[in-house]
Amino acid sequence: MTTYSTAPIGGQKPGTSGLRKKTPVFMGPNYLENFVQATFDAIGGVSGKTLVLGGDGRYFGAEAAQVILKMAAANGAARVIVGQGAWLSTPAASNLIRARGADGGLILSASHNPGGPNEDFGVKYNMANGGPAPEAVTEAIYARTQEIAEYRKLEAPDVNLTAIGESHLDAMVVEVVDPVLAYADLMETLFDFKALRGLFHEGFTMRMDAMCAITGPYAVEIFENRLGAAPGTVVHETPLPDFGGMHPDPNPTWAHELMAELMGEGAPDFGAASDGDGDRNMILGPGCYVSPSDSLAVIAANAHLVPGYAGGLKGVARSMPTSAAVDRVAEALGIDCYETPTGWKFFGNLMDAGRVSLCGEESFGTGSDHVREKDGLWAVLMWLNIIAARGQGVAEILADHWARFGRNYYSRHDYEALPTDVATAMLDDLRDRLSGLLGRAVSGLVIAGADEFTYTDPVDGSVSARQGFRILFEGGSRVVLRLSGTGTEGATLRVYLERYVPGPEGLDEDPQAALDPIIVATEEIVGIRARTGRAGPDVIT
Ligand code: VG1
Ligand code: CO
Repeated sequence: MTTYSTAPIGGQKPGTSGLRKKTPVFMGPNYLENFVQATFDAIGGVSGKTLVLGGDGRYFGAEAAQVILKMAAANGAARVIVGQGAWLSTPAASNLIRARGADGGLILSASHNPGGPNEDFGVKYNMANGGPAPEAVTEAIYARTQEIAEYRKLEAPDVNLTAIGESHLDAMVVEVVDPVLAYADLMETLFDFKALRGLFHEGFTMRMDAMCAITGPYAVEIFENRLGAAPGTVVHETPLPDFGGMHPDPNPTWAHELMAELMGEGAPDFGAASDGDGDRNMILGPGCYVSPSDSLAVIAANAHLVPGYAGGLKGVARSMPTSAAVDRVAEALGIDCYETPTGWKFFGNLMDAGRVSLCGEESFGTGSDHVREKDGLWAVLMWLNIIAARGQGVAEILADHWARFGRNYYSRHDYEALPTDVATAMLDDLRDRLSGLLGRAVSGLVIAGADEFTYTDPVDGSVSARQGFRILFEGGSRVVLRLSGTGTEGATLRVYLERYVPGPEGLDEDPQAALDPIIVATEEIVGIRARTGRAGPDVIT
């Protein structure tokens, strides 16, 4: 028997990046099966198709991979390419889809969310271009979950995913591949590995914190084996189902061990961390933290020093809440800069159309058109290659950048797990008051604009409304507010703060101090603390 009857399960709506739920929810009867069958149905079936499958090694990933393989076989797929042990980082999965000409892929991850029996799990569908399914497809998947009546799944023993090679599930070929090889080879085509080997040979030191997540094997292969960084450069390098209890989000709060090392005595020359599925990155120098928005701008300004980008950038794109630091670089370079909603799925069309080569988000995401996902280790290699080419450290490069372009002071304040009704009512109320805000003076700042961001994709004309509130102040400062689309508990409010200082004075302030007037004005306008009863944000990045 291969056809099983089922009934719709509520709430299977993909968010910013796939469907994410508490692991026990995903392990519930028919939960995974319904979503996977709905995905297959929404893309016109998988008969005769080739898919890529893998994930970040979190709890339930290996079991979920077996279910998906049996469902793909029962749905007539021709071949599934699986990372050994069901492992693939998100950028490596994107690369495999493209390199192998696959029709699409499924990534098993809840990214930067913790993993384990009581933490988070997720499934995301990527298209033939290697990028996350666009909104039209995720909406079709959701619609299908609401009417599903049956799913197909082969009754068969589990496939051995530990050994590289081919086997069969009924007529379908299961091809188990080394999860690291093709990705590491791709990196060699983009970066000056000879110069990087020279850098490490001369004694350059680095600490890479893989946070017990999927980038460990990739980072060991690239930095230690291929580039000659000292053994032990990569720490927490073994992927664990619960990430060793770590919260695999590369920011100063959750990567605190790495922060302490880089901010302390005897710090290495360079520090980096990545998230659960390997698409995020944090960049540090000795005593120096690079904000993700600045990282994007520095990479854009220096990309021509890196072999893969020596011909220049076609254009750049950033998510709306990301700071405008990269806009200034684009202007100086005479290239286009696009502003998209939050989430990597909005960059795919721009890259496919050849309009941009570099994209980034304030949430520790940077990447280029070498794949269609953000790419943590790629960003680390970008920085290393720029350091090698310029012969300067992280702090010098950053200071030089601000001196040239001015500084966009930036910070994000997150209020996590708010009661959904409280958060929604607060933003609904803000929406009602938006037009009346114009021209008002709040804590000494005059409101020069207030709207809710709507994006029209310049390539296919699709429209995405309600993508975040923007309040602009005279002088170029702003605050952006939106609700997270990746959480699994209540609502998370994200408050994005930005203030531009042209320099040469005032480039070395503490960001929280530099942004304080905007923080005060935001409280007066929105009343976050008053309405939620919270004393302050849970996470500041
Ligand atoms: C967050 C970030 C967003 C990012 C998304 C997926 O979304 O803000 O910039 O693209 O996570 O990242 P949200 O809706 O929670 O703000 V990952 O590394 O979780 O795939
Ligand atoms: Co991620």
